[in-house]
Amino acid sequence: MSAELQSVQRLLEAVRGAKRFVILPHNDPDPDAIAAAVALQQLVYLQLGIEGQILYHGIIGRAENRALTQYLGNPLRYVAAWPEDADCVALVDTQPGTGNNLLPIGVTAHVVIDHHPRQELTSHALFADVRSNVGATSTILVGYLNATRVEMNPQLATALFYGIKADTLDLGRSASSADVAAYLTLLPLVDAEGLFAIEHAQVPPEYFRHLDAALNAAHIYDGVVVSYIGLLPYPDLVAEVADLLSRLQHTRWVMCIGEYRDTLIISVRCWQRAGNAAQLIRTVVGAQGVAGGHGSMAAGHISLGGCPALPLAQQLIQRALQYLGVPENMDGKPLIT
Ligand SMILES: [Mn+2]
Repeated sequence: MSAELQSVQRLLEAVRGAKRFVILPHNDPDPDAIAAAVALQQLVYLQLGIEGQILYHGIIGRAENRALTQYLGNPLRYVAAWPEDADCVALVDTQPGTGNNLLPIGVTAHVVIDHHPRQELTSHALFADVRSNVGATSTILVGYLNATRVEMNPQLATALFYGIKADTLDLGRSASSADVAAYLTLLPLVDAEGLFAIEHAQVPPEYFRHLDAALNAAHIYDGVVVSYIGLLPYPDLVAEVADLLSRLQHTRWVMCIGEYRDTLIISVRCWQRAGNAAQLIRTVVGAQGVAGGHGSMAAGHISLGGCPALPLAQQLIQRALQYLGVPENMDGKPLIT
């Protein structure tokens, strides 16, 4: 039996007999989390006949992510609080204790499938498959589906393909050979028109207003671009803007900050091979909030508790500039004059 198939067997053992099986992607789920959750739901249903329910917390705001869930027939249900009646829970694209999912501390996850750095609490799970060398959780699920010879419908294949594409920036960043292999097995199954519609989803006019504000707020300090966007329509916007700003010539680092529902949201991009975005954001956020990510991209948030966002955002920007060795007396150059 292949190692992959053994993993699936152990995974199914952890879910077998569940009365209320809940699949939990991270808050504000992204394409990788959404696709991996749907893949796990289908795998468990086909193998055990158990209907898992995918619950999410936060918001699916980015136009592409909304288009993806719509394309999949809206398989995710919003919950404001942890469902107490769940007797089996699977975390996907997240882990216990990361602060970016609803699982209460003290409740053990039965299943954990993720590609972020391993967390201590993950060792309590009945089944854990954490591969921090892999670029997307979707890649791990593709391995499971292939090992069990579960036939993928074009919707699921397209979602998983997009999940890998989005997390690895078209295989260009943090992609392993496993991601490339999964990408290639999915390619012939992909609904190209469906994928195009997701990736080019249309956006409301506010999107451009927020983009305008973000670009006008952007300042450059010797290859380090920072932007405080202010109030966000949805938390993912900081990541979108960070991606856009990282295309600016000679940019090494980008940090974007915004406010969403009494929370400061931070996104970091690093355009240097040796740079460590996760380390930067952990240093900047410290014990004030939650932060994590990879070498090239990272995110974090700090609860404001009613305090104004701007002074804290300025503090974080100062800390980041100091960490990156930008001289204290250097004035930022506005991106747009
Ligand atoms: Mn992911």
